[in-house]
Amino acid sequence: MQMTFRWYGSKYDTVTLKQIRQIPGVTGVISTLYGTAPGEVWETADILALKKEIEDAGLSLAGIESVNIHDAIKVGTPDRDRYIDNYITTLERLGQAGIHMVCYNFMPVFDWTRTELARVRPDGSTVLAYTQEAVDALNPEDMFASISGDANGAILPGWEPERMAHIKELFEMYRDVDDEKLFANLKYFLERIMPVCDKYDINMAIHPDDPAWSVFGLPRIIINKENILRMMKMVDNPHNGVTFCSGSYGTNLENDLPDMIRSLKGRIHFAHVRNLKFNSPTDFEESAHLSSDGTFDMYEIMLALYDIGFDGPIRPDHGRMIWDEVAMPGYGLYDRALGAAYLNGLWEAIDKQHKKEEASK
Ligand code: CS2
Ligand code: MN
Repeated sequence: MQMTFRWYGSKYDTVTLKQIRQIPGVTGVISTLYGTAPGEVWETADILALKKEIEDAGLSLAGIESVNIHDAIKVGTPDRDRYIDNYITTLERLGQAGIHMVCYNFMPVFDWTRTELARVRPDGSTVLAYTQEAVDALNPEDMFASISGDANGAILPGWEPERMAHIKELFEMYRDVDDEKLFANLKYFLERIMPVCDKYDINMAIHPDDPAWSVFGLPRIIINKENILRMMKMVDNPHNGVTFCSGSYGTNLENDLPDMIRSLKGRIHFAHVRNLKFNSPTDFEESAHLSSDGTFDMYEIMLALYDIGFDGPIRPDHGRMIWDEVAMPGYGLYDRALGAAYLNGLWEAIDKQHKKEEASK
């Protein structure tokens, strides 16, 4: 595996490449052209400039998170082919620039949904949190208004004000889209992009829906083992793979994370590893990465990745806000750096143990 760190670009991120370079064991950056809108073709010059900036800082551009999918593709409107053509052109340009991993998601309307962006924990840190009660009590517009005030001035991915201004139309677009239709639209999209992925060896890594169930009545399909295996089978190409995000699949306590990882051998192209602490099955918060701070056994998650021979980029995911840092919620420097160091520590221990066992055989 390659330990990486998500970075939104010098125009948008409070974290610098120099800081990332100083996190022990982090050698790669996962980035995006954050200023582009879903459906737009990415300019080669912008891709190369991003890559150069990262390489000049002594790091590698290990993949893109995300090239977002236009709602026309997810809904399957008559103009979807135009947007898929644009997507293919972007992939082609990324491939030509030597980028081989692209993360995306297929969530209708929103990216991840949290009901609080700064819940205060007993140690004074703040974290992103979710309660089903709050979602049930709010409509999406109210929720956007209530959380945007806590975003520390940042634009949250998937919650861009321009999109939220059209939220009613967006919901209207999805009126007739159920899970089956969404699956069919995903299949159509994947079948069209696979040739360019084959040509440039681009691993597509779908990010799970977060939380892993329907919110506000919208369909959600990338939520559990059964659905993800269905997706792997429906377009059975190794370039059709997943981002294994423990914090997103883990929102549903019925998901057995190490078992899911093992069942996806060869198809996990990117890993997001973080912990959650459940206060009840419908109330969770994004704790520190350490097993003892949350609900998941992080050792077992890393062991499963090790056992399947995972060799792609991995990154700590959302972190707490600590040490008075002011940053995009979930994406500060300090707690994610602690997360990276911790995950590297687990990996080193697993690797050494494994080699010792092999040597003594
Ligand atoms: C999130 C998402 O869990 C996560 O990593 O922050 O915004 C994620 O980047 C997208 O869903 C991937 O397309
Ligand atoms: Mn994630």
